[in-house]
Amino acid sequence: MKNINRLPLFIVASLLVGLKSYVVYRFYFDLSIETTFQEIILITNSLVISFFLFSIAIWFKPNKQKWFILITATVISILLFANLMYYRNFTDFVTIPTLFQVNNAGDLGSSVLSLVYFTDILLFLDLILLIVFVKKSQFSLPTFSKVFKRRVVVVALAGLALNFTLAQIERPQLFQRGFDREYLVKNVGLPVFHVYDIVMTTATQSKRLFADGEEIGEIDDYVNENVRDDEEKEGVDLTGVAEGKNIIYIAMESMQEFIIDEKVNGKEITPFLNDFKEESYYFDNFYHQTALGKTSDHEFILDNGLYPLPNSAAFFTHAQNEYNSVQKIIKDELDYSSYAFHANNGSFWNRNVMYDTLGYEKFYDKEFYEVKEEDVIGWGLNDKDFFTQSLDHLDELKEPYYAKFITLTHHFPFEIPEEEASIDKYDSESTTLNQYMQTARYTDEAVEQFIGQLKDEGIYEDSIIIVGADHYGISSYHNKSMAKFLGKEEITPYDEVKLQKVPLMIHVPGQDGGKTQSTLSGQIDFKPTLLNMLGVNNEKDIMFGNDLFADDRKDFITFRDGRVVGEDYIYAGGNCYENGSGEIVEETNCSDIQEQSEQELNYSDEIIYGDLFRFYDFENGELVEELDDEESESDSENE
Ligand code: GP9
Ligand code: MN
Repeated sequence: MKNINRLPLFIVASLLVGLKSYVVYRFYFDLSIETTFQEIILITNSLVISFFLFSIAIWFKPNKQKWFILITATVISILLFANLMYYRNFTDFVTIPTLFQVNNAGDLGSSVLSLVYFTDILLFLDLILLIVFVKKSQFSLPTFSKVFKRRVVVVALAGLALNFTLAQIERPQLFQRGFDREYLVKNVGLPVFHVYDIVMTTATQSKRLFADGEEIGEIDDYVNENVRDDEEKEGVDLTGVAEGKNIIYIAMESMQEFIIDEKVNGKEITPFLNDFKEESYYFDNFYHQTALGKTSDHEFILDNGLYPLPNSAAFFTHAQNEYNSVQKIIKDELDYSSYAFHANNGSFWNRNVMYDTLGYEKFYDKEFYEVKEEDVIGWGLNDKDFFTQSLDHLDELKEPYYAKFITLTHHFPFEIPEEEASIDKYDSESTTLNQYMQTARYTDEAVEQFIGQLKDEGIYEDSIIIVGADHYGISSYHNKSMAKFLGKEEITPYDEVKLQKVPLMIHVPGQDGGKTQSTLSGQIDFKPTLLNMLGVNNEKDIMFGNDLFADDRKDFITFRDGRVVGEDYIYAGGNCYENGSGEIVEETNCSDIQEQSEQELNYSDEIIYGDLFRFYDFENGELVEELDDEESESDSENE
């Protein structure tokens, strides 16, 4: 200890700032640290990021070293402090796009003093100590040898690699998916989070810069020729039935179609859904089309009629775009207000930002729910309490409304306390599949309860109720057990595609009996269907789906991973299958649907990457006259 002052100052700074960062993350922010592993990751990232940053000092001359160290420590302190202020107000972290949102900064400005606590002084303690050390020359500022420098670089990089590996284990694809800013911060720390944000924002913005709107003409032609349907309906015509009515959409987490009407040990898995489909329009050939952005991708597709992105969650990376969402259209055309209910962090999937962009009036996130520990199942508040508590807010909504409810209990890993489970687990090698049945049943009961509550409140009879689901819950990893459940020898790529079906049920007031529609369809068709039910004539819109009841529909459903389902053929796993028999056929049979699907995905990506809708006038189906970016941006801010 006697020679402690021989320690180079950059090491002292790394330790001080690293420890400070950990204390701030752990005790100042309200990050949920649930396991020892998460705790280890938090400590690791605090220390290694700090070491990495301060180790840069060794490349400076002794006198400059101290300035580098002091400036770095100051920047980190300010970064932490600014984020803390922001967090206390918005339960979120600062991002480049939010810095440019006048509203947010304004909100913060007025209340900034109330966000500062006396204990915040600790956030600057390390800096004060460092200044004292420098003044009194207490720690050494040597010129380092080449060997030492090399070692430091190796240690710093190894530290970063360790951190990223641990984070990757805790959250696979963390950087691609983003998930929640909280996940990023607790896994890789604030400095890396900010670098990540800057890189992502710059990448997004540069793609956007090169677009000038000219691309939209070709896309519009394509949509006109291949997508837009005529007015003819196939049997059922629901045009305008929803006009003036409230619309309630329930998104069931991870609910797949394959369990509908199935049993475990003689008991129905989803008795309510099995009955509800008998009094609704039930789509039993309806596919989810989500990618990396999972639940948020499903929301993205439903609201916009665009495809999700191939390498990121559009909710995260393209939340500043201009969209022609259902929510905006029905606000403008019919004065509908839209709301979202979901008892998770508001920032998960960046919903707190994206919902604004899409035109939701209000987001009832976790903050609006009382989440007692005993009411938590899996990811958060159980679905039954979620619905009951949501009900309390329904009379706050401005009618007519579109209200979306997203459930959570039936989420991977599908764990539920035994006393809450009404049916047995399935019996197979896959614990996941076995448990899946029980949580599916739980959500089924929760939805039943909610529909009952809506009936009691007199809302049901006069509303359009849509019950759907976001995406698969059982991955191909469980194929062997899945084959057992389905009574098949094996699950082929053909079967796997078919397993991507999710239930969709639409109930219309006064509906006389149900009707099963086996139209080949997918989430991309949701927007046009809903708009048609509302009687909105949006023939100039650019989207890639068709009304589910239209006569003349596109004949394929495309997935982000190259798979395509056509009426006659299915392309999957590098083979072309005959739809129906599942036999492998000549690959050329799939060429048409493959080509068209690739074309569509490209167009959809082009729209999103280029933020092309800012150039398009949906009223007249023309490019907006003046392509003055700044002007149109300030217009939208003033709205
Ligand atoms: C999180 C919930 C689940 O809010 O929607 O997300 P997922 O992991 O399914 O995308
Ligand atoms: Mn989901």
